[in-house]
Amino acid sequence: MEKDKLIFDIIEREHQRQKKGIELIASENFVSDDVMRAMGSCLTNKYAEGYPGHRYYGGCQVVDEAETIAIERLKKLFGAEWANVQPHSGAQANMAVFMAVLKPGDKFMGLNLSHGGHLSHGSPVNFSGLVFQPVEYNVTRDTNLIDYDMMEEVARRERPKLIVGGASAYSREWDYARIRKIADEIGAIFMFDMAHPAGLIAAGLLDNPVKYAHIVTSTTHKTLRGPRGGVIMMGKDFDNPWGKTTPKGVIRKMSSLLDSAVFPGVQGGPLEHVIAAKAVAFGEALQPEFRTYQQQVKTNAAAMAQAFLDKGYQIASGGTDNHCILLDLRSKFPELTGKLAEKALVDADITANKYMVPFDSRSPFLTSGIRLGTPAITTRGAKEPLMGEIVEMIDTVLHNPENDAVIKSVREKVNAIMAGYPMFAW
Ligand code: DSN
Repeated sequence: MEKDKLIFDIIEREHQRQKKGIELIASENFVSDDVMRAMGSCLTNKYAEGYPGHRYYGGCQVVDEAETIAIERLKKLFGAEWANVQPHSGAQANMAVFMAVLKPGDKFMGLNLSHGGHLSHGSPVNFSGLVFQPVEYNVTRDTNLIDYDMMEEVARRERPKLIVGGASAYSREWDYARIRKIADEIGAIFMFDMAHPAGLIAAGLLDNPVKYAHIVTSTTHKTLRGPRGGVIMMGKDFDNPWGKTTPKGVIRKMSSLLDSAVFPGVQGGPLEHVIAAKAVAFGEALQPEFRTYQQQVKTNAAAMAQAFLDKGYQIASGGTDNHCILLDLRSKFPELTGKLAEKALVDADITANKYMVPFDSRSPFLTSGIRLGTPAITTRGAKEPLMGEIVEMIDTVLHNPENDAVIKSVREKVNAIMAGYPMFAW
């Protein structure tokens, strides 16, 4: 029996919240029992500053094995030549890359945060915008697709040393070859942050940026379904993805810069319990069932997007190629903010988050959009028919965001449905 009743009661309440509700936050997922067990293991007790075989502490011979397995499984999963599994988060993986390839004040280019980009790709309140000099590219107003012409034009004019691809709310495939061509033309490094679609990429359902980018970063807890954390990888050909063989020395030099940037650059002791859990998750992702799961994530997102379109909703970019849908509320509910929509949905035990849509006139605290994703609900076992039911319930809530009786009846329906979709063994 746990001694700290206060905290363990909170954990149990959160467990119940997760079990009862429909989880649609695009960046969340439910890990397997084995991943959970590895995270809650005695490996949390071990200090292991350094890397396998080269640590600053004794007694690391056992955790060295787990970290080496995590690295090898990750490389196999994405066809990478080199990997670092120590970043505590995606933002810290990105910070380490910035540290390795830029000097303070250097210019880099990333996707505009309000067009689906990420804080660590140049926001003025983040290290990336505080220490370095960001320039940005957008999505286009008419298609909401990445504006590669703008990217090229800004790259030629501003000559950033680093081009960052990747997003937190972008539902379409990326043109990696075009970004690499732009980077090669101006002699920039191309880094791609695949945190959101990493699981779909691992399953071969989307193109793999490791083939094109100099450096790829990711989180491990979104579509990839591992513990909360980050990773960095490099592909086989650092110089040129179209055939020129990179001398091994070039990869070795950059990998040693990246290793040093993670530790001691931005982190101290690695979280060896989380690294073991990453190894477990990568092992799961190498199994054939993982591809079936990811295919269902994608199929569910497409079914959900179509059901919204059939009801006259507007979706940024008109649909989805991945796990993510960005609902633009402006045409159907001009007065409804993302903030109120999020609150009403949460009250109905449907969890999603408010999000800025491209060219939004509202602030990030209000927004005109709602971001939805299917990784977590698919882990619970949901298939296409449930997507239609979920869209019906969301539509009911969005038409009645302040009607407590309607919200209560949707919540009861949500709870009854989710009782049929088990989550953890414990
Ligand atoms: N905060 C994450 C997301 O929700 O997409 C990105 O780091």
